[in-house]
Amino acid sequence: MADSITEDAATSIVWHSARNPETGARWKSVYTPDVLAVGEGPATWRDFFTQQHRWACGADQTILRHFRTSFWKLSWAGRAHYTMLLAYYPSAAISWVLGALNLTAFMLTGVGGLVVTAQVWLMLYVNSAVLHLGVYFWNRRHNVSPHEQEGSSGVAGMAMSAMSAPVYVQALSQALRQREPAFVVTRKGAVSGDHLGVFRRHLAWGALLVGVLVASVPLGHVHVAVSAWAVLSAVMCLFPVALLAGHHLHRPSPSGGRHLPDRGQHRPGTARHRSCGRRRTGAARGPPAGEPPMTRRVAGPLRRLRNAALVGAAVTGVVAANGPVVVDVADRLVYDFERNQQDYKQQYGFWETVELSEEYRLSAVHAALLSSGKVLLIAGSGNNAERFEAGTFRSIVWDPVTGDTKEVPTPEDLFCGGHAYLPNGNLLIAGGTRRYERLDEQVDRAAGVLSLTNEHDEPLTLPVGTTFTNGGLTYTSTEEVRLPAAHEMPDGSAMDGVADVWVEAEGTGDEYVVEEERTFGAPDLPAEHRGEVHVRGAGVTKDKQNFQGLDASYEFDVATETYRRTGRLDEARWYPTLIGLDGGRVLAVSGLDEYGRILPGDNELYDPATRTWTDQPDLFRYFPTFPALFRLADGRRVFYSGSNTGYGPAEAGRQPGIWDVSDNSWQDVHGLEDAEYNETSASFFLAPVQDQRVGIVGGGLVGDSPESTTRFNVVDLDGSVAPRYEPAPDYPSPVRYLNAVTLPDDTTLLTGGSEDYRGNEESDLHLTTIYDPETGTLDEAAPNFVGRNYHATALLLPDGRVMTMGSDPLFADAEETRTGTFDTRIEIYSPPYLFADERPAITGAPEEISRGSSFSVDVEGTEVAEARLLRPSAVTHQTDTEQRSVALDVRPASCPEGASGHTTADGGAHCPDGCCGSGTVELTVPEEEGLTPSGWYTLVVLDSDGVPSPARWVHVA
Ligand SMILES: [Cu+2]
Repeated sequence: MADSITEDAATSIVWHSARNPETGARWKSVYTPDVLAVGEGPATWRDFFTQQHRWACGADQTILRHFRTSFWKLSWAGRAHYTMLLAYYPSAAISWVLGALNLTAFMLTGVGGLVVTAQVWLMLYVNSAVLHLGVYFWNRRHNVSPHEQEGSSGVAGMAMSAMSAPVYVQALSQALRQREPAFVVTRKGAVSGDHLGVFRRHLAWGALLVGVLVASVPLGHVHVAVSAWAVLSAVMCLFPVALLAGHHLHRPSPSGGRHLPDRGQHRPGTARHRSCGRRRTGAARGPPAGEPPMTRRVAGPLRRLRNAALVGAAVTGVVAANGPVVVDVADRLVYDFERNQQDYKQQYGFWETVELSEEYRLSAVHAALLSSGKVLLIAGSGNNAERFEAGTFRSIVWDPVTGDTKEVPTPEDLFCGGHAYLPNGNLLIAGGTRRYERLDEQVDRAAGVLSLTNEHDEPLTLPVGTTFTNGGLTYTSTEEVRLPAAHEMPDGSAMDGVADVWVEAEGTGDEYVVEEERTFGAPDLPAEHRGEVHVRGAGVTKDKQNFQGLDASYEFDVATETYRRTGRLDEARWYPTLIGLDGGRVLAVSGLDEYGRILPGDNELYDPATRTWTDQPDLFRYFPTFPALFRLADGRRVFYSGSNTGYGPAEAGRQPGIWDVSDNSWQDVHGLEDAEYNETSASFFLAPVQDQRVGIVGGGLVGDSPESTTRFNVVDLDGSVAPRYEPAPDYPSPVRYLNAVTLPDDTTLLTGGSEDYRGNEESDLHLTTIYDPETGTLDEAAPNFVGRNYHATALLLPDGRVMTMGSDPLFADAEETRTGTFDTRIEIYSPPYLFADERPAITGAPEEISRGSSFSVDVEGTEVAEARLLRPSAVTHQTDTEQRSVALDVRPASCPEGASGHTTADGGAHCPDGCCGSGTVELTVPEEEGLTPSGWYTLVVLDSDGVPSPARWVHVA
């Protein structure tokens, strides 16, 4: 007999793991249905819990002490049997504790564990429950329980076992701490009274569960399933207490005891014979007097019907729970097989997901294809306030061919700047984030901007913490500010020095709010400035505080892969658009200033020669943030499609039009459908750019509206005096944040986006289409796997593939309970032309070409029908002022001058007889600087089927 408080279990293990020393055979135990003695079960909760506690302790102890050594000596069947048997108590305890831990963690902090879909959860749960019940009922076949009522299912017993979880937890904890519980013989019959103390463990757990359940409401971590789980657990804890209370109320008994319901009591997972065995007394045989002789139950027709129904229900449940998941998996396997077939790829293309190694993953808000063939991904702080506070600003350079990745030291927070290419191939990046927004609930005190005027002839620097007063209330500056001296203008007039300063109220009260223009006192001023510095303010409020812009400006040097400082912007800008003009100058438009106010129309120019920015008061024009601007063929006009992302009132600057930057004149462009849905829409030049047509697709209402549109309109800006938007085929789904990438074959790939604001309600679109401007049709392509909503970008790679990245959902689930995370996966699309049987290839081309002149290109493979120069993308927030495809004149070298058969840029004949051919072809770049601004391009040639070659980098001087 082993030393244990559940001597039967411990003994039987020792015994089953031993062998008969004489024969070497294992000992066997034999089941006999004869009742040798009858035992009584506990009749009060107190006794029941005492018994459960002892059994649990015994099982835990047995595992810790005997099982490890005995396990290997057992037969295979013995191992399985005892593992299942002994695992019950500790596993019930562990799952109870883990469950409570999970609930508490989520309801207090919102932290979730592994997330599976409801369907998968249901499948796992049903399978586990059916297995559990299956084993249970299978074992019950051997049940000998003369006191169990005929037909009892044992459900009451199971419920009571479940209610004992807090007892099992205590037992496991004691066993682990090697506390020796006293051997308490379970008292039988109603001999010990129940009182509230019996339920102390239950009450403690119940209090915890109810507590976190209540706390989850103000904390905002309410989830239907989690709450239901918590309620169920609390009910399990409190039900026996309630039963007792109810009993006291209605049937007071002198002993305070209460008979438990018949529960077919036995240890779960084991057949009753163990209990019988335990109570076997001496050599008594046969049933005690008055007991019916024990025989195996013979199933009657009703019982058989019931069993059949139970089995049927279980099978139905398993099929119903597993079916959809199995079908889903099968569907995916079939689709995966299908999409890997050559003919599928040739028709729809092919997607593959690329995961950067962990150290390089970043929130790619900005993406640009460099003339080295590598991709620059800029996150800056990546829309993460913690990273901003920590000064963690990131960029990487990734090689899409070799996969090599390099971290680029990023000097300032370039998150939400704008970018444009310079003629030398360097990327100019200007603007960024000076401070993150503060939402209403984060604003506890009035704050805003004060305007300072200096009439003194000396400048003045006011340190952080300078105080200003208004109506006896104090405000403090949060930044150092340099106030220039008053000075004389060339015409002799006096000009005061002016500067702005951000202040915060000393107290949190509403009395600090100043909405109308007021004069503020400045008690900290040095004596010589007193009376000569004036402070006024009108907008010190407790409103939400926008992101604040930065005046950063850098050239990203492609050769050294480093940021090179340039002169600062004249205005701080957050969400500006940069667009290249003639001579490599770059115009910066719109943005939020250093105090988060949208710029009223201050635009400025970058001169690549001096590397400085200059304010352009003559080009004063207002746009919402990130306006989509397209430089037109004449070089002086810029088309504003109406697309924009981010900020600005709904009623200002939303009208599409043509802006002449030579004289700041403006011409409205009308006809746009769903014109109030322009925010986060996509717009792009239809290829080739010579057509001067721009398309606009999708978009949402201003702000965080869930509404978006299927609208697809195209405007032809060439020739007409009053160009108008005309309808193109509707997009298959309402969409915002759609990514538009123009392919070398003149089609435009439209991919990703979401229907709702930032992918809310799981509205990411797994939908990719290809628009053909020649036929005006939208064709479905292979769907993208990764959802791409806010802060997503896409660009064309030199080899003809399309790279997509970024996505910044507000929430991680449809119920909007968990905060979303930035998607760092890259997904790459190979368009159908990459699966063509044959592709042309450029074997020789000059690196330097110029506008209006011809150059020769050696081509291998098939005949050349067309050629394109593709300007590499520099894209963020659906805004890309660079992307354009320029058609080149093609003349096969073998084709005599003046012959009818050469392909022209304006879509002339496709390679008529005799005039196409591999070998050497002569290509001509259009003359207009507005069509082909200086800089680096990828050059491709296409065969008569429209299959493009891999690209060659060429520089247009
Ligand atoms: Cu943004």
